[in-house]
Amino acid sequence: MSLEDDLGDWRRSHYSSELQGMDGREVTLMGYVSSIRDHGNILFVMLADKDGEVQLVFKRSEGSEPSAEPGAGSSSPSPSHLFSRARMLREHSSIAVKGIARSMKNAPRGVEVIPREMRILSLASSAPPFSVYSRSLPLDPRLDIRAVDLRRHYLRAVFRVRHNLLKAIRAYLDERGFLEVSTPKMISTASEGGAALFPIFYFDREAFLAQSPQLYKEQLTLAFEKVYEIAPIFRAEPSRTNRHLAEAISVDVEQAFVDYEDVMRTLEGMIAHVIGYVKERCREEFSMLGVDPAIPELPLPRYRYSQLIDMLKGEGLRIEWGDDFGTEHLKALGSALKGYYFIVDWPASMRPFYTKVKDGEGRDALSESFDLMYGDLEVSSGSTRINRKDELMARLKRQGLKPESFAYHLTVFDYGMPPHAGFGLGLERFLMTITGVENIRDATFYPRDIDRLVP
Ligand code: AMO
Repeated sequence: MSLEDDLGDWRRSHYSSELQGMDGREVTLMGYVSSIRDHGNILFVMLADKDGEVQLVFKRSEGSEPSAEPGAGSSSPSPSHLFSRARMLREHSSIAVKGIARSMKNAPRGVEVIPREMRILSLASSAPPFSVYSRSLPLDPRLDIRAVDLRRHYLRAVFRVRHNLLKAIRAYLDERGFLEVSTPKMISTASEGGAALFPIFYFDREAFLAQSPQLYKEQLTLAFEKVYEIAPIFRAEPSRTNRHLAEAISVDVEQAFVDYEDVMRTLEGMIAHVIGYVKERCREEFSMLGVDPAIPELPLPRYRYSQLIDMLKGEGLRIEWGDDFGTEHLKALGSALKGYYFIVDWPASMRPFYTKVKDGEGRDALSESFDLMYGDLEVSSGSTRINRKDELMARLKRQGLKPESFAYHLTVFDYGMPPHAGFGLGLERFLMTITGVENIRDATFYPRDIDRLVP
């Protein structure tokens, strides 16, 4: 006879979060076994559901298990039978219990449940190499069974914060009249010069996975003025760092009739709003994570690129105007500049072709562009865009790109492309800054990197 039962007609009556004030009432709970403490004649089983945990107390001498409907699995009226079945449980098994709620000061949320009947819905056949209560563990064994890893309380807190973060971002942008859009992820040409593309077969042609929605979000300002997209971006990043993924989620924002100063204000306002929102909504999660994110004071500090080059040179680091910040430079910036800050006015030669040139010419030209940093971590970048066709064509050529490949995009500029500006914010990196997660792989459900394509 199988040890396992069917769900049958049982349905949950309460989540673990809904048991306060239920003293003496019968409840039906469902979830998985997060821990077991065996004291001989008494067994404490922690049942975890999506909201938290509740303690089940099985006593050899207590409880009953009236007969179940046919096909619903094994059960017996005897208390000792219920107790002996409870002893078969292993951590992670999925179960359902009907029982009586009882106030208990020392139990989580002050309530425990004395089961009367139990259905073992899925008995775990192997024990994972980690406990759901552990915080930091080696990554690879966890990622191999990521769905189970995500049962860890630490990660569940991270992803509940992520959920609220997304809600707050959408609310902030919706309130300001931005339209949520979706753009193709299979594309014919690159939009971000520096980042490598993933080639794919597109019927009989070569195509690529989108590095960003850049050109489409710009085009959509023509009709909608204010747009945003929250979607994956694909970067063939050969690097193994704690901040790069091959597939990340980007919050892309684009607006007509504004410049980079305006969108920096939108971005910093969004950062402050979102942190305020999640702080309020995710108190339990932050206490589990052991962090208390601060709402940044606005406006955020703004440093010119050239100012930071001088600062780094002053510290004796080797870097020249026109170089990108390498690991050691970022480290130095991170120890000097805490929290969120902007780096503005990057050399035009360092930014993608669609970036508007601010002033200067040739190698010395500056662009109307910014990066939002958090210490040494780049969280977002953005700019005013070029909205004139001839200028865009000239910049494409200057960066060694073929205007013909962008014909589909350039043609839109014949129809009154408004001045526009925008930014892309890396969702996982933003989540790292709020939760204190140190490896970006733990800020996404199923990380993709150079070494990992499964699960
Ligand atoms: P950029 O290439 O700087 O700009 O990307 C914007 C933001 O996306 C995040 N990001 C990444 N996160 C994890 N892994 C990666 N490999 C990765 N690459 C980028 C970062 C980064 O700041 N089109 C422009 C944005 C714009 O100007 O609107 C763009 O893609 O947080």
